[in-house]
Amino acid sequence: MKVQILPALQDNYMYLIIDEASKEAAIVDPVDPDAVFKAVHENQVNLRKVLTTHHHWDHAGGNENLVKKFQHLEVYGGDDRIGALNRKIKTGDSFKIGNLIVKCLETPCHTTGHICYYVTGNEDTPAVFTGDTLFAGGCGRFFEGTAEQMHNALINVLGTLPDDTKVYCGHEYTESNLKFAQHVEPNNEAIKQKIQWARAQREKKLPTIPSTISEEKNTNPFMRVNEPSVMEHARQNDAIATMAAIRKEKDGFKG
Ligand code: GBP
Ligand code: ZN
Repeated sequence: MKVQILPALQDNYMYLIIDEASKEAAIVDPVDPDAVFKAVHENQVNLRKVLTTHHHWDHAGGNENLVKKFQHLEVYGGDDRIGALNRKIKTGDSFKIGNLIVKCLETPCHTTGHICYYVTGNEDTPAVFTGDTLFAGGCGRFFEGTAEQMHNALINVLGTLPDDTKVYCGHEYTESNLKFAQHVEPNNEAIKQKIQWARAQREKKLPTIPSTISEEKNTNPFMRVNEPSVMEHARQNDAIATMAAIRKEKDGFKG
């Protein structure tokens, strides 16, 4: 499996997923159809599928124009508000990109119909495309859901994927997320080191993506709501109340 990272707008990412054996490809959140068109031709692949994480315009806003450029595209998603949707999916559904297997995971909270896509291939390290549910070092705002739902998404769904799963998220927010993470856990060494690394990447204009599930378990306060250090910071004694408290704090946090 090859994943090409395509930056879009201010800080969004689109991802071109390629099964190298069959040259079949899918695109995640193609908000900028022209850039997708260019990447598809440069890679000489057959674009067959669109994987939409959620209906927000900076993720789904390119779908209608993309289906005009490429015929017979299958457009996947979990929300009727997604443009050009023709494959409505739910948890447990799966489909293929050539030889790769894509498993759909419902993670409602940022939006009600949010889907993460878990992709595996024969000899490959697995990958998960997390949209605005899980970011490197953070999570999406709770626009249409609750702390209990985000806890379920991060701890029970994404948190039970293999530790080495590569995490491809919807935005480049890593530096600002890790500033908040450090505020929550000032003594966390993994956060300190990742801040240095993220800063160096961004100075070189390189992405901080992909992360991995294990890196997130070590640095992301929203995946660490069961850790005593995070609970103490939030002055709570259960994981869901901790999730609610740190999300509320981050909503008003100025680096
Ligand atoms: C930052 O730079 O770290 N504070 C952010 C940027 C996702 S985009 C602004 C922001 O709030 N971004 C959203 C988010 O969830 N951030 C996580 C956080 O702040 O911790 N969006 O574009 C956002 O989802 C959108 C589009 C929102 C349509 C609502 C509608 Br309707
Ligand atoms: Zn969003």
